[in-house]
Amino acid sequence: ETGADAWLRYAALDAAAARRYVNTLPPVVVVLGNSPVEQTAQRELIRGIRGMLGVTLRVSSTVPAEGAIVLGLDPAVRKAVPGTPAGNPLAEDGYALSLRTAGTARHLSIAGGSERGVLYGTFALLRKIALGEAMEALNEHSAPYAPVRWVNHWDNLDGTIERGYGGRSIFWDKGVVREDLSRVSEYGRLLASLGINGCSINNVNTDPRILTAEYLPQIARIAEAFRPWGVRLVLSVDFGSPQRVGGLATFDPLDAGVAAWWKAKTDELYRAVPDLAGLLLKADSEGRIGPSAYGRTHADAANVIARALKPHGGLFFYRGFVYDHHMDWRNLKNDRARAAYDNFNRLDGQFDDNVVIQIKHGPIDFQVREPASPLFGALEHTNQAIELQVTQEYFGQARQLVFLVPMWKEALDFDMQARGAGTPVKALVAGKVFQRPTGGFVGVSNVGLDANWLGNHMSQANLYGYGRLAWNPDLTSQQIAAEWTRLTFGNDPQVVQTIESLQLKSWRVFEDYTGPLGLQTLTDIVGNHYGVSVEASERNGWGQWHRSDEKGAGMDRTVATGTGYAGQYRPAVAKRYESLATCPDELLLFFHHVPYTHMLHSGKTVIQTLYDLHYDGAVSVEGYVNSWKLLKGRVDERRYAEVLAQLEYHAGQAQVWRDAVNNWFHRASGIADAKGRVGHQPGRIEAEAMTLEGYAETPVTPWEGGSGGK
Ligand code: BDP
Repeated sequence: ETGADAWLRYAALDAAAARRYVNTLPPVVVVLGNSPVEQTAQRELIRGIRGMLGVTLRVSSTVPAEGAIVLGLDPAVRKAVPGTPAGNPLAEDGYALSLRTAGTARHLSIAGGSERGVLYGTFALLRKIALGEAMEALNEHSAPYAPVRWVNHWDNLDGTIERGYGGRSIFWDKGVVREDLSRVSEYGRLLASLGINGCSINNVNTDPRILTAEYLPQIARIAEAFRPWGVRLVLSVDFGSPQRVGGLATFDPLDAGVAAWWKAKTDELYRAVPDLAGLLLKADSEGRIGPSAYGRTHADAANVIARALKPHGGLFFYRGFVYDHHMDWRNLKNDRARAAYDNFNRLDGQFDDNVVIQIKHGPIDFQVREPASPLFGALEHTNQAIELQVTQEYFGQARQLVFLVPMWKEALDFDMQARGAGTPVKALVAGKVFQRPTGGFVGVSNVGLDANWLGNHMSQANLYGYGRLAWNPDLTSQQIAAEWTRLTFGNDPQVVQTIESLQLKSWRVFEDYTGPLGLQTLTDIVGNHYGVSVEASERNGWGQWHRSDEKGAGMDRTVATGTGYAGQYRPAVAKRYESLATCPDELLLFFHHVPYTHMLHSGKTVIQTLYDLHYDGAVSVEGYVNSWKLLKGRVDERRYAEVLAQLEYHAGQAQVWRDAVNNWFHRASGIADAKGRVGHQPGRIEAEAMTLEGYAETPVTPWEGGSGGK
């Protein structure tokens, strides 16, 4: 298997299970509406049933007396299926599945609160069958947790993808939209199966040409490929567009000509793509221009574009990822973590109702462990969405196995105490706490043309998990891992148990051998964000620091003696992080600077914990290889071999990280490892110890990047 079908393989069930479903399900399908999305639902149902049960549903235009699987909008289904009890209307995009028997007739209805709901209900039914769930007493209602369930792509018009690890763009090639968009429709299918309803197709570091007339018909083709799957198009825009492509003298958001330009441009976009979901902007960040060029606020900037979108029902997403990337790392008061809150909190109440502030889940940038961004708890009069990164930029870039759902769950479930206890981030972003008109979830997904989409079979679990959480953030990590594994690799209990357990522990293991205790990902943050580099994770202008030196480690972000970041949380949360006594070990060095001999709540010193976790982490990854090998013959050969190769590489990488980080902290602290391991680098063969033909020894920079500095 190539992995192209991801979790929608519809592999044949074993004969007994298939027979059970064939006996329960009506053999006829009727679709009541003729919208493209409902037609898609019918085709998908036929495809899934044929794949899993080996039977082809008969298509009928009317509901036969002996019963049928009936698909349609809620009111239409109630009318068509005899005896359907009246109930509350379904939520938009929600669905209801039910099986009803009357005499010899049997009706299975898939009713949607919208056309999308019909499609989502169909996928839900197929998922149940693939998972072997009982159908006899089927009666289920499901509604999405939030209206916004989008993905973003950081694809460049030349076909490369910023932070993409699964091949070239499925949308773009050599400056134009690809001729063949079949991969885009397949992707639309994957997204729809999760209930994702919006997708941006170009990098937030935007090429302004996207808004020129030449691109409109091309963009319209992508919208067309997505439309049958209920996925609406989103574009990233450049804030300088009125000047750069519009030829105006200014892009000042308060200039009447600029406002008129955005309005005319937006009208033109909607003529080409009438169901455009909205626009997205990264401004005043990492070299992107923004309102600061004219001394205007982010609200001025957001509202001018939002007002142009408003008559079309479009949303405007303004990224909260705004910070100064030219900070002096020697200034102990400089703190990038403060930036989102400092920039946006004071503007709360000034954004129009169709503006959404898109906030990364932590205050820095997708690091291995960050507290949830305090901005979620601060905005009361502004729509917000949480941005989660599906593409594994700081997480081994699809070469290492890291299942991100447990990390996202911690952020989503974190109680911001925004109105006393009981206001988790998920409820805040969905607009449930302060009764906002919209909000929700955005995943940076960055799939590519690789057969398996993400460059690694196991990484698909992150896309799946993101989508499932966006629909229902109350699902547990374990439920999601189990579902994904069974849909992707089948129901063999040993396979399920092994893969589920690898996935579930993988984030913590990754944290252990990279940057535990709140140190973050100790990588070259100006470069590729992949390999270990403790030096470069500190001495840079981009503000991702941890302040480790000879005396101790950690960044003092307290109000009392540090940058004051802890004070951006509501008092109850701020108090917990402010105090060494109550700050959790896993975030200690994110909030406090302590000596290496500081005793953790666990009863162990910081330095010994760093050493131990790095050894434990590397041992765990070696264990991945061993458990995977036991699946030989139980997983199809191609995927077995590809995952094995990746895990073996991963095990080596974990050792490289282990030794580099431990050597660095050993040299910095001058404190020996109580177990005497540091410096010995078990499992590795030094090139310096080999006979070198055609190679020479040389010192490397940073020194910890080479074992023994060479
Ligand atoms: C960082 C990425 C960079 C993105 C930026 C963003 O390294 O490529 O442009 O985030 O989110 O994590 O805008």
